[in-house]
Amino acid sequence: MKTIFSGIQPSGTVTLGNYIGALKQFVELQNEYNCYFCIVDQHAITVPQERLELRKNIRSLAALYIAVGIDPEKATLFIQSEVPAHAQAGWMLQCVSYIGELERMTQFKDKSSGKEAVSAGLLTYPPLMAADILLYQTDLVPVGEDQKQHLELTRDLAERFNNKYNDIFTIPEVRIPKVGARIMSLQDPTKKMSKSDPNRKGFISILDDPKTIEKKIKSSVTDSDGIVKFDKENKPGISNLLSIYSIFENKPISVIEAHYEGKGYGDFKGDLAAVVVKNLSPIQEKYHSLMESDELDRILDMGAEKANIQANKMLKKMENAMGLGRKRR
Ligand code: ATP
Ligand code: LTN
Repeated sequence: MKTIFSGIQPSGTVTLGNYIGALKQFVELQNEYNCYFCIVDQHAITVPQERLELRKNIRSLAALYIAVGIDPEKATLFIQSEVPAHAQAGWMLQCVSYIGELERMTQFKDKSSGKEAVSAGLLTYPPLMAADILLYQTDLVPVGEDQKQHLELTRDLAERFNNKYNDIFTIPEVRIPKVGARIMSLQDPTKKMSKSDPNRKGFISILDDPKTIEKKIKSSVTDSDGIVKFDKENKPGISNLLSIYSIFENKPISVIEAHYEGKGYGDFKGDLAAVVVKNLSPIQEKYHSLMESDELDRILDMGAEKANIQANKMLKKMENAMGLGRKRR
């Protein structure tokens, strides 16, 4: 069975973008692959986090993984900081990375631009992500479009390590969904929807209540020509909403366009809000019951135990390949 690894940062509440671009794929793939799904808290601290808020977000993300349909009996669900091999392997891979290639990462440029105090961790984030992936002999990494560049770097680092030290890493492939790989902000449809956007109106959180969802969709930025038609270039706002509709209702965009011919954005937005609410409400119900149970801790303990065993094996191979410490078998 082939292996999948993917991670989400507990840097806020999961958005519709994270759900469509990442989580939804995870659920579809868990039956065919040996899956590791990670709550990457060490990635989240590359930008300032409030400690209690971070704790809350970690737990909430764990519950959301389960609520969307990840089966902890099939997939391994764990918290990155509870598997120390990630940080250890991340350090080794930092030493294989070049500053120049890290500075070229768009996520680094986006998150550091205009900021005075930029953490060194923000720059060295991709080798930690590479460690996450490479520790598990991962074949496939399902992510949204924004992570493509980090995946290319991961492959480069793995190849570099294999050539320079010892051929120990599997070179992972990226898997990006055909539709919904880049859900855009509701307030600025040229920017991706992001859970850490300070403007809360830009994203729909998977836990938003029906009224909030309706308000956010109704006040989303569109154009003024009033025609429900997919045209990413000229009508990015409405095209984004059409993609969301199409994914949730499992209908081709052309069918939705035909249905709204002659109708205005008001009707379309109202119906879309109902569609989103309908799809999110079972997830929300499951989430709330999980947050009140102890089941979550049991699942995370079990996940960390499994992940530690696997990751430590690879870590030893890496240390041996690089000549760290004393030789062990
Ligand atoms: P942050 O705002 O803290 O950077 P984020 O919302 O961008 O967070 P991540 O935790 O970095 O989310 O990403 C988790 C997964 O969700 C990744 O696979 C990423 O590619 C995917 N993803 C993030 N935003 C979107 C989006 N707007 N559309 C589709 N997929 C997305
Ligand atoms: N960098 C990713 C989160 C992430 C990840 C990973 C995704 C960290 N480690 C490993 C896939 C595999 C992000 O910012 N979305």
